[in-house]
Amino acid sequence: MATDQKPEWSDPSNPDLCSSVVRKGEEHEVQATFLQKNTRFKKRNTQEISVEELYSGVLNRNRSILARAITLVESNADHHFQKAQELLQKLMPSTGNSIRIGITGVPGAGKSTFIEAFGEYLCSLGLKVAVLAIDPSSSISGGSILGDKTRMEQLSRNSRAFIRPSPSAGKLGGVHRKTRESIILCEAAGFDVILIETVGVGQSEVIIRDMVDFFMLLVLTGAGDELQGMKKGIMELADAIIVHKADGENKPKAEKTRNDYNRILHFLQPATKGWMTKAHTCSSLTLEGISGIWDMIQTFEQKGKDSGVFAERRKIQSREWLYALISDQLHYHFYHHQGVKNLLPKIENEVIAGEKTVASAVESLLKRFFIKEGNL
Ligand SMILES: Nc1nc2c(ncn2[C@@H]2O[C@H](COP(=O)(O)OP(=O)(O)OP(=O)(O)O)[C@@H](O)[C@H]2O)c(=O)[nH]1
Ligand SMILES: [Mg+2]
Repeated sequence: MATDQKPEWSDPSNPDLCSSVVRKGEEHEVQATFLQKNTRFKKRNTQEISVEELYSGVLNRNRSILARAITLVESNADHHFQKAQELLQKLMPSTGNSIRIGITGVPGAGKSTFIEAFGEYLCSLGLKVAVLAIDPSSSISGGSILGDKTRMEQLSRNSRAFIRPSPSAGKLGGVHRKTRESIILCEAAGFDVILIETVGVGQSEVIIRDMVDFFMLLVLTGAGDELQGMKKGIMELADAIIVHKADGENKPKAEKTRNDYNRILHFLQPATKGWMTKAHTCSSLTLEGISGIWDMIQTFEQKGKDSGVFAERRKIQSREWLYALISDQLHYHFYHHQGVKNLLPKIENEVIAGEKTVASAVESLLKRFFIKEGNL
């Protein structure tokens, strides 16, 4: 009988954190002979890779090592956390030189298709492009990981591009840290442009806005009154609104929608100081408008660098990252504290039954949290 094992990146001290298992294959003689004959099927390297190897591999833009480094920062295991931090610390001086672009929009807005067309265009200009996808819904829906991969097939074959499908945010947790650290790794690997795709479901836009230099919202054609219903908050996060799929019969409608957006944008607070957010049309099928979007982003970058707004935003983002990480870590340690885990169900029942006030329940839990686990 084959035994199931936890994957390489799971935490051996805390096996319940990871629900996946790696199923060991049945060891038939026939299969063994088949594998021996087929040299194409090499034994997978499951050996731990050293920080030094990861460091030089990332700097040399070795794509498979970059992928392993991202897997390391995505891991929840404590021993991987230390190793990832050591690697990031070493790579720090080689980071910060890319333009980070966030792309959001409702499911089906054409984000992946746009990234493929836009990414191909950037590669044709000689730029190196990394694509990261964040899918906050993947733990619920099973994710569009596979879809994204197949849709970006052409770009993934381009030697100037690197595509990383989304981690399962809900399962792995700490998506902020993992995405930011993945950006750092891609920058250290020398990618000039980092594109980050996220499905627009409300909160994810705010998270991404805090990680990128330029943020764009992909929308589809719609009547003016539909625009009124659109959340003002989301439009105020964007540095550009792209009315997508402006091709064929849809083109005149897209142009009208663009004008409608521009009228509304006129009254809104721009997302970036000194920059007027505007609506544009584009098609990822005909490629019309794609080069104009890159020209606009370059103007944005130049203006922001001249005025200092670009550097200022990155500083603010680093500070916000610090506080986000403090919250993440406190949250993690609190809920993983054995004493808290033991006490929480009882306290929860007492609160529900009205026997204990919420404030005193929290106080009891915090008192328990500050007792060292060894003393429990
Ligand atoms: N006509 C037209 N169709 C497009 C264009 N871009 C994408 N599509 C189509 O729109 C559909 C959705 O495209 P995707 O790129 O998968 O959309 P998405 O926003 O990444 O979707 P999710 O990842 O599921 O949120 C696909 O059937 C595409 O072929 C375009 O520029 N013009
Ligand atoms: Mg997509």
